[in-house]
Amino acid sequence: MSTSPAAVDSYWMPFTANRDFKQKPRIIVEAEGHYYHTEDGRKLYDAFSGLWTSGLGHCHPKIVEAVQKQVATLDYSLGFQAGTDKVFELADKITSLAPEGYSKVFFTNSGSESADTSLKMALGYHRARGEGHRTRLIGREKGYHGVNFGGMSVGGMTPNRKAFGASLLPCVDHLPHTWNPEQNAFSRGQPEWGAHLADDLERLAALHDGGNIAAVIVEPVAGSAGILPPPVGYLERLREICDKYGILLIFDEVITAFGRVGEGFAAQRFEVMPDIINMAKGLTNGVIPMGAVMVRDEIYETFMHGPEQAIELFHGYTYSGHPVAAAAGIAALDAYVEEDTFEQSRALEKHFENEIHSLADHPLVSDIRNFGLMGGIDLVARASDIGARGLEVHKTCFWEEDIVVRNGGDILQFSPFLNSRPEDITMTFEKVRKVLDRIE
Ligand code: PXG
Repeated sequence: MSTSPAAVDSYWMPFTANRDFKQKPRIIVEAEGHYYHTEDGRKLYDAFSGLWTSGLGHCHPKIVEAVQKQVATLDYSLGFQAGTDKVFELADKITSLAPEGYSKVFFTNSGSESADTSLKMALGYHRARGEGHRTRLIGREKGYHGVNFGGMSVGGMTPNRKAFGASLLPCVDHLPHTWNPEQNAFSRGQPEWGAHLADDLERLAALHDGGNIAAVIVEPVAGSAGILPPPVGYLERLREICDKYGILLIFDEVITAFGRVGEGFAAQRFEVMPDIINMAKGLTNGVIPMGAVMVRDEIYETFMHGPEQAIELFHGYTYSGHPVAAAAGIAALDAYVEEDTFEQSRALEKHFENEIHSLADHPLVSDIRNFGLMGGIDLVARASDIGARGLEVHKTCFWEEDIVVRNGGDILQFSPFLNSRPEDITMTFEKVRKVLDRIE
């Protein structure tokens, strides 16, 4: 059976070429472990583990059971001035995976909400310390922090800025991105070149006065831009400059947290401790939408002043700490620990690196980058049709090779399962090569 174009007409799809999709809909109806099932009865290997979300595999039995039980026990409860048992337990589990010094977690429903929450926390923190003049926020070119106005403002994705630039937050600057194919093309892991790009923060501090800057937000490894690992020494340098001027450093770990780079958090992998860590995706293994923002103790304590009956942070979502999401989060975090998932992920890195770089000789490939279990392949764009080649690879993989490969324009992105079988990683890149060989 195949869904007809008419049957998909009512849905305005997110981040999708709607008209192209609706001519021949790609519909997934079931998932199991490392595979999706399509409505026409095929089994597709998922080379993107959901959307960076599902590192443990789909329909993990313990998460499924926890969700089923929770939804029948406590489906929803108000989370303002009252709390549900599960969400406190989840907050504890998150901090137990974190480095020392992060003891408080605020819940959101997505990475975009985590971005805006973290920016508001940074502004509120400075205000509470009597430095309300620190209003400037610094993001980075090619950064992605979701689609809400705060996250878009500090983000550096050109299409977002092209469409909505006139209405973004004022008082925002951007550091330069770290991708320079003349210096660091085909780098394996962290490129050697580029740490000096963090010094641009010194320039912005000189321009605005460092005392007016509230926070810098970066992805430790830029994901959506096509996987840009931080140059060696870059994050350390950012931390140093932030310390020098009293600027908060926010790591957006929506992709990198929970094993994607072989640790609970990228902060641990790079041994650079930010003040605020944003997360989502792997928090529930993608099963129920949930995000979170974790802060260093001092940030929380700074808010805890004034009359005790007063709300300290005027912020929250109806579904902050939703009990069913919290149950999924607890089960996912338990599974990460019980199954040694972060160690498994770390053990697969080298194999993944070798396999993705095996495509370096292909004439349609112009660059390849990887870190942890994150990888990007830049395709040479068709002169008059930017993004078309990438989409064609995705579609050909889906229909003809039974594999889901994600494309962001002409960049192919790979997010293998944290518990992948090595031979499936090999198979992924063999199939991508086959497809590249037969498309124009
Ligand atoms: N921050 C980061 C670092 C992200 O990667 C968000 C925030 C926003 O999360 P929500 O849950 O609001 O979507 C993200 C999301 C891709 C891709 O192809 C990545 C994301 C979203 C869509 C596509 O790499 N990441």
